[in-house]
Amino acid sequence: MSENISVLGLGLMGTALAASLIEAGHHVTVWNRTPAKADPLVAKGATRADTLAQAVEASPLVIVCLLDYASVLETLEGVPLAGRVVANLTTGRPAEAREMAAWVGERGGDYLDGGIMAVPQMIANPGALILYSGSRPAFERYEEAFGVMAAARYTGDDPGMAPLLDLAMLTGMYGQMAGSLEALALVRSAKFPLTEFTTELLIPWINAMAAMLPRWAEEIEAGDYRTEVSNLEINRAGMENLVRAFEEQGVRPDLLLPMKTVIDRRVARGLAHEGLSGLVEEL
Ligand code: FVH
Repeated sequence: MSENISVLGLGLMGTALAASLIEAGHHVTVWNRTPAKADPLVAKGATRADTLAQAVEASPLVIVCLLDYASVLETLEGVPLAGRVVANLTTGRPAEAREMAAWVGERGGDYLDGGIMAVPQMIANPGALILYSGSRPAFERYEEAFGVMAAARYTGDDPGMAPLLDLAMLTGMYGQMAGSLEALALVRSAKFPLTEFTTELLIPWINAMAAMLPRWAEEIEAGDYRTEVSNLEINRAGMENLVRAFEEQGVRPDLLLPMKTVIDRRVARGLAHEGLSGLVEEL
């Protein structure tokens, strides 16, 4: 079904989102603070809105993808939103999303927040995911159109849920990057070929370790941290060994040390028999 959709914000991501919707045959109206960025999309079939009010009036679904929530508020201030679904795909914090939902609601609009788990080049391609939260009726009404941009997953009626999960996934990513960078620094210090290390050793190892996450999730939900795998005393000693090895190789273990601190704290509480999943209680 062809929909009327307005896209506000034509940076790298907004342009990719709008292009995917045009490509899928939707009637797309575009607006950007710097108007020239609309030109390539107009050439592809989008309608240019000369003013923000025109852009919002043109479509019942308004997708917003700007720098941050302050720029979204600044942009939408004073624009009539009654009867509109505002899908704000700008990256922000859960509290900001809840405030924005209330703000849009006070103006008669329906609100969805979104967390984009993709870079612009991935939009409309396999692997791209957008998390949504907020108004379920709004999500169900436009689920098909959302699915054009990326796999669309509704995560609940708390508008803060999509940004929270977005930030949680980024947290997992940064943790993995931190460990991998430390590993690469250590391996480089021994002049072992880094491509061989990553493709043949590290990636299979990380994938194997990631498989235990659902088990951790069960333990954390049950609050039961007994383990038959490796307890915190084993990990405490392992970390100490790791840090010494780094020092002997002349490499700083800066990205590992925060984890060592939390393990040491938990062990000092007399919980050395527990598994690693119990560290969430320290956080
Ligand atoms: N690019 C990415 O890989 C990430 C992937 C995950 C999600 N993010 C988030 O998407 C939002 C937009 O990111 P972007 O990549 O499109 O960013 P830019 O290319 O820098 O475009 C920024 C747009 O925001 C407009 N803008 C900035 N300040 C204001 C303002 N005060 N009033 C109105 N519009 C404003 C800017 O307009 P202009 O500079 O072209 O006039 C662009 O349209 C972001 O939340 C990412 O975290 C992308």
